[in-house]
Amino acid sequence: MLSRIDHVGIAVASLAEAIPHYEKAFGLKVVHQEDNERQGVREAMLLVHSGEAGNSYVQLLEPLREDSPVGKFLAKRGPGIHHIAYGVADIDSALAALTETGFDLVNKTPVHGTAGSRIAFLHPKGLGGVLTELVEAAEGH
Ligand code: CMX
Ligand code: CO
Repeated sequence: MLSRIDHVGIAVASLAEAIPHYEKAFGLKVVHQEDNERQGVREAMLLVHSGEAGNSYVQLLEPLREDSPVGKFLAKRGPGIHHIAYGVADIDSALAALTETGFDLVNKTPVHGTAGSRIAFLHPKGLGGVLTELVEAAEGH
């Protein structure tokens, strides 16, 4: 079902402060930035690897509002790893299979993700405390 690690999502207080750390430490480059109002985040994608199965990124996440998943996470736990995202070729069939196995889905149907991708979250309670995202990337991403 899973084709790659698509990204690791990291909660930060400020993208302007976090991005230079990743650029300096690892030579990573921001290849995409966007605000996702529904998710309540301003995000920056830094490309780590391009492979046959698709791309892998670090996703830096700054909250747009305090009352958003990343805003609440920062207030409770402070900055750090927020979620892991796996790439899938077909998110509809992945979600259908997970529903059949009785998985606790945050999104029963895909929602809009980074750069036109289709995404869905699985609740951390069902996965040992790890918030998990599935990503069906848009063409060329
Ligand atoms: N990782 C692990 N556990 C988490 C978590 C995270 N990122 N976020 C919240 N939790 C845990 C909390 O610690 C808490 O646990 P306890 O009950 O043991 O204290 C529990 O989940 C509930 O936490 P909460 O702060 O009350 O948060 P909510 O129940 O309102 O929401 C969740 C939790 C997972 C449903 C919500 O964060 C969500 O819908 N996440 C998916 C969307 C998202 O994260 N969007 C931002 C990223 C967008 C992107 O990647 O594109
Ligand atoms: Co993500």
